[in-house]
Amino acid sequence: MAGEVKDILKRKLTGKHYERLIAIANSKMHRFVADAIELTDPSSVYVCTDSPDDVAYIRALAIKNGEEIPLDIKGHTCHFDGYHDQGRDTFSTRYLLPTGSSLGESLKSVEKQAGVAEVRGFLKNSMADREMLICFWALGPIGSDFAIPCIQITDSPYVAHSESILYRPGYEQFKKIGDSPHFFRFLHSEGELEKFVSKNVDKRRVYIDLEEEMVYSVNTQYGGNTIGLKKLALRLAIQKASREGWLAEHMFVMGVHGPKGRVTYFTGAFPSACGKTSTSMLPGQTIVGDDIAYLRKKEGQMRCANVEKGIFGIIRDVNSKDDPIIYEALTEPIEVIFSNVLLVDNKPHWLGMGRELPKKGINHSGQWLEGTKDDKGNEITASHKNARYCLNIPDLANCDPLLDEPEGVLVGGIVYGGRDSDTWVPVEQAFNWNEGIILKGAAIESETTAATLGKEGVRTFNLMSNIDFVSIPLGRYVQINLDFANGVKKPPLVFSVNYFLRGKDGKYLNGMADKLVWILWAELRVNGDVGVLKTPTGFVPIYDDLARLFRQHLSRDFTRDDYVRQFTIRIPENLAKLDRVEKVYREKVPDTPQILFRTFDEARSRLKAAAHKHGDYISPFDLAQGGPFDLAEK
Ligand code: OXD
Ligand code: MN
Repeated sequence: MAGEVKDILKRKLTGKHYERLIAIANSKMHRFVADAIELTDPSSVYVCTDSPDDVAYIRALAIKNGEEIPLDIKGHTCHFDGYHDQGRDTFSTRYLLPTGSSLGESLKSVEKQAGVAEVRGFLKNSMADREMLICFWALGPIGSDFAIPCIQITDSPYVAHSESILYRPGYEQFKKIGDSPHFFRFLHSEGELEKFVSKNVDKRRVYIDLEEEMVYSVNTQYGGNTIGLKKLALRLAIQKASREGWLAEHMFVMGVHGPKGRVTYFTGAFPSACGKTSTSMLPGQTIVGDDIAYLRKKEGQMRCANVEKGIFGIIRDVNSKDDPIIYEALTEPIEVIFSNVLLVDNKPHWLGMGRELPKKGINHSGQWLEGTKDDKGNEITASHKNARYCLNIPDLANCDPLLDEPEGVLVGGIVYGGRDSDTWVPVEQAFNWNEGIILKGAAIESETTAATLGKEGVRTFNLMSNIDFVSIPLGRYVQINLDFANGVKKPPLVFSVNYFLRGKDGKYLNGMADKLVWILWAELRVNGDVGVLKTPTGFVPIYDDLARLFRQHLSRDFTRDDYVRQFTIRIPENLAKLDRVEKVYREKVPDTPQILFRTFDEARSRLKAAAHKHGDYISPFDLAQGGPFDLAEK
């Protein structure tokens, strides 16, 4: 270790912690820690190992410093973020890029030298009255090709506590990498606090240095901005994956349980707050992960692993009827961190929990009374729409046995979806891989939600549901996805789903439980058990198969009218969507692969030809008459 680095570490780290740090013989890591100490000037430094005692220390510290409040049920705590710090800050999250380089106009950046100086200015002495926590975690199953070692430095025990739930321990793993420079680094400080929350949110910055594989985050506590291994690491991983030939995606991973004990694994990409968690927790199925997956090719197979081992889920409309498994987990004595819910007598309450909410309590705005308005005149909801819970997947009864499998799971199907009120049918299979990537994944549009700061309900283009995190030029990202099936013996089938379709009266056409049928149908398709109906947009289910699945799994009739309302092909809406999305590619994505435009043109021609024959709104029964049933596709 260089003399200067050693001196800094020796000065700040007391015996045990110094020993723990140097037990990892990694000079780049030592330099990173020494620099962070010099910059933030903590009053003390705590180096965490993988031991349960260290996790217990972090948890106790979060309670002691007021960042978490213990709740009635054993293992439960509650954290509040500041009123203006309740979602991912997509404006102040930027790539640090050297002068003259660009990732395309869709990816926000800041000139590197100026950006580093700015964020380091905000971090200067930010830990002067606090303990610095140094934590080591792994992204992906330990000991696997998927795994990436990470170091997180933070002054927030809430952040470290959340990571202990969400990620696999990494201290012992880090020892094994020797002096390798290949690991991700995260430096976070909450900045100045007022009533336990970050005070200077106007100086909130999340700056990502792709070359250095490192992220700075300051003046914020909200998990999406601070938990380095979550969305900040995803950006680093997308760049790394693009160099190394694998994929890092905003995807759930689940085991879908078909007939006779068969399990087929699916991944699914939907934008934040559009049903990834509730899909991966569907009754009767098993969860591998709900948010971020790495996909790799191994011996001609496409395999994937959950990067995490916990869930940082949205707690809204989680009730015993719509999300029974999550609801049950949240009322059991397992380890859970709630954030930004309503607290009354140390009990959490949230929007849509299936009971009347109390009229007063403590929430993200402080003491709250029903009807209170904020400084912009908006009514403050009892709990925030982006309130969260954080728990360990192995604590769930539906945890998939392959969660930690080093080889990952075989991907049978991929599902893309978004918040779309008027275009896509509830479930549909793409004609092939390329059509799936282009007309499903690369064509996602979704209405914005409370998971990001800013206006809700605005229809926006969201490439593969990953637009907020893509860190390479968008056209290249599409091409990499297209190429990913090369050399795969049996590429996964690609599907779209739409849980948010509405009728003419504006009412949702589906209940929350219906998604179980769409996913089970897709599982039958992957295994060649059901036929399909060919439409201009893709393959849709045959009525009788859905009617049977609804009866069998939801004990409900699915009528022919339901089928027609939900599976009518809406030609004008589909054409308008293609035009809107194509405009984005033409205007903002100069490196768009030409195949995307060709595939859009083909889709347009199919839609127009069908409209010519059947009109603008085509009932699937009209297409069924005289074929072409694609039973041969089985
Ligand atoms: C998340 C998000 O927290 O995407 O998963 O915002
Ligand atoms: Mn997410």
